[in-house]
Parts: sequence; structure tokens; C-alpha cells
Amino acid sequence: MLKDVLLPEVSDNIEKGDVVKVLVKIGDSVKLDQPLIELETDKAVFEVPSTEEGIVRELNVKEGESVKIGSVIVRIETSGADSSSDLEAAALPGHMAEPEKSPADAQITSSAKTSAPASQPASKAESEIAESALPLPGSSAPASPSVRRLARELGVEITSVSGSGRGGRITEDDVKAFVKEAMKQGTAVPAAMMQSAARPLPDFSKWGKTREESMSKVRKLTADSMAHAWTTIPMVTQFDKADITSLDEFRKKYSKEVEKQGGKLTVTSILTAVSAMAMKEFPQFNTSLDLPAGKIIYKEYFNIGIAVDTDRGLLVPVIKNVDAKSITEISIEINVLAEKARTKKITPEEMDGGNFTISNLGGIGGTGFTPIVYSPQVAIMGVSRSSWEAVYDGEKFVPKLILPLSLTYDHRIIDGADAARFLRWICDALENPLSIFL
Ligand code: CAO
Repeated sequence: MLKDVLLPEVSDNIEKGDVVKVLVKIGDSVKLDQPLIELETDKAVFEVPSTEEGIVRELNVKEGESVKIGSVIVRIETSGADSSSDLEAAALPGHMAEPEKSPADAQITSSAKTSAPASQPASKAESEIAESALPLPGSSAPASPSVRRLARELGVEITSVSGSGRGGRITEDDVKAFVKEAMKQGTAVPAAMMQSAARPLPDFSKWGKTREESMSKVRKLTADSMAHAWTTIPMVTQFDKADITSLDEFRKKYSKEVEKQGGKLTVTSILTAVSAMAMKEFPQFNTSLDLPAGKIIYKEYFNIGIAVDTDRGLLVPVIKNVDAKSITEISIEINVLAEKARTKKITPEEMDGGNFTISNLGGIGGTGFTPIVYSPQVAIMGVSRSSWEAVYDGEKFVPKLILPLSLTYDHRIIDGADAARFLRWICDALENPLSIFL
């Protein structure tokens, strides 16, 4: 049976909206409440959910097009059963106990659910039932669209919220309570920051030619994890410099040997080995914070992520159990994993489980930078380009190869003095490797 899905009434005085994105295509199998399009009105941008379950047979809207309330957006071939009967079955007494507070949201869901045209909006009672009874498919967190939207606006991952409603349903109050608790614990994403990220852009074409490109999955994930880290971790960056004159001689002397075995002896592999040793000396650098439980998790394994620049963006393969590996083995593994990352062969497991990260931009250039901690890790080291500097040895200036290092750390768990000691320890180890055995 072919069924129409209409653009539901969204709010008083709104007669039409612009289609920002079409989220399905002909032939797609859609579930009840699955978002079909993203619609922009004068008031908001939101997803319009499907009122039917089945196969999309007709798509009547295009991106950028203006669509009137009540017009057919898609036609769906259903298996025959009227999905509105499911709604009635779900409308148990008690579901209305916690009415939703957003009439606009309720109208979206209710009129969509009943496939009612704009001129026949469902009653408030029906809309409350529709909102409260329907968990979104494909999600383990039962919550109405308006509650999900609220969570999104507040930067809350809905699956992290415990539902206090019937059957574990998440209510608006649950989301607000979660945010209050997170604010107390210092883990909340400031709402203002999330909102500014969602602010509409000006029309750039007023000033010149533009070009659009969809964000790749890697770019989206990077944006998400960077924004999460930036807005949740109070970070400080410590800088230091290591004299690597002798180390560079050592590196050049043994590089051929390592190369024969398939590795490249660079400052990255040496720093990976040294960082694992430093993490043993300073265990707070090998931790994660469990703030809700009020605990610090100390890890007794030493996995280090290496930031790799690829066509797809930044990827971070992880060298596992670094403390059990020689510098040659580490060099080979960095080579293998970096190559896999660049040729799209890296697996999620090979990027999982890092405790600390090294980001070496020195091969490209730069004198210093402040990397962002890769949550739930608590520190990251930035490596810039080594260069020859005139260093005064007490009697005269002598040329030394100097490596600039930066260390960004989570100040909730690591104190500034410890960060300075940790980075100095690494510099000492590079300058005089025997110091490690003292
Ligand atoms: N100072 C001076 N020279 C450096 C250097 C440094 N800090 N680091 C590397 N080099 C040199 C190497 O010795 C090598 O020189 P040769 O070609 O003469 O041997 C050259 O630069 C290239 O090194 P490499 O990149 O092949 O090897 P690496 O082990 O130093 O780095 C990797 C490996 C994967 C870290 C690197 O290729 C890479 O992708 N870097 C970018 C990381 C990144 O994007 N970070 C940003 C994250 S935040 O956005």
C-alpha cells in the first residue's frame, strides 16, 4: 500500500519551510520516525520524521526547495498494516503523565504520526501520546524528538542519560538534571558554545564565488572529538626544548639498520619509547578521569597514539604495549600503521586504546604549537621542527640541534609542576639517555 507522508504543521504562523537536506532516497527502507528531511523555517532547523514504515517509492522534495505545510514530501510503500494502530496500542494510560513542554515539537510528531494535513492538527492529548510513546528506532535511548533536540542543543549525548519515565523513557527533566550534574562535575559542554556552532552562516555568495563539499566521516569525527575535548577539558600547554645533537648522530648512525628491517628511525619513534618510560615515572600521565564516579583510573599498560596526517584528515593509530618493544620495533610499527592509515587500511582496533598521544609536525615545520588532549586521555605531546641554535655553554656559543616540544595536559588531574617535570624528564632522556638508568 502506497502512503503519503505530509509536511506536518510545525508552529503557529509557519506556512512553509526550506528543505536543507534530503536524508533518504528512492528505494531506501525507512522505519517509523526515521528522519526524512531537514527543514528550515524562520524559527528553527529540524528533522521531519517518517510517519510510515516501508520503502521510499516517491521523493517529492529537493534540497533548497521551499515546501508548504501539508504537502506530500514522500510516498512510502508499506507492508499494508496501518502504523497509526501501533500508536494507538502504545498510547497506554500513564504515558500522558509527563506532557512535553514544546507544542511545536508535539505538533510535528502528532500531525506526522496521524498523517494529518496541516489543517487538521491533532489534539494536544494525542500529541502528548505520540511524543511520549515513541522511542526513536535504532536507538537504545527512548526519548521523544523534542527531548532529543533539547539534548542536542545542550550538547548532551542522549544515550548517556538515564530515563526516569515509564519504561526508562528519557524526559526533558532527565536531560536538564543530567546537565546540572555534569556542570557540577565540570564535564558539561557549555551550551553557548554548542549554540554558536549551530548558528546559521551568512550568505557568503554576497561577497564572491563559493564551493561546497560534504564533510567526510573522518572530518566529522575529528570535529566532534576536538569540540568535545576543547569544551570539557581545562587544558594548559607546557613548552620545553631538548638538545638532540648527540641523539641525531645516533639516529643517523643506526637509521640504515632500522630501514633494512622496514622501519624509519625518526624522532617520533624515539620519543614514543621515551614517553612510555616517562609515563612509568609519572603515572598520572597514564590515567583517565571518571568524574561521575569520583575516580582516577590508572592504566598499567603503555599504549601511545601517533597522529598521522592523511588525505582523509587526522588519524591516530595506536602502538600497543610500547614499553615491551625496542625502538626498532616501534619504528617498524609506526611505518606500517601510518601507511595503513594513509591507504585507508587501518582498522578501528588499530586506533583504539591509546593512553597518550604524540603529534609530530616537525617533518612539515613550525616552532611550536598547542595540541588538544585526545579525551579520555589526559595529555598529548606536540613535536615541532628541530633546528640549529647557538647555545652558550658557559664560555662560548656552540651550535646545538634543538627540538621544541610542547605538552598539553588536563589540568584537573595534572598539576603544572608535574607537567614541567614530565617534559623536562623527556628532554633529559633525549639529551642524556643514560640518565634514564639513574
Ligand atoms: N624535526 C625535524 N625533522 C623532522 C622532525 C622534527 N621534529 N620530525 C620528522 N622530521 C624529519 C624526519 O627525520 C624525516 O626526514 P628525512 O626524510 O630526511 O629522513 C622527515 O622529517 C619526514 O619524517 P616522517 O614524516 O617520514 O617520519 P616521522 O616518524 O617523523 O613522522 C608521522 C611520522 C606519521 C608522525 C608523520 O609522517 C606525520 O603524519 N606527521 C603529521 C602529524 C600530524 O598531522 N599532527 C597534527 C595533529 S593535530 O592536527
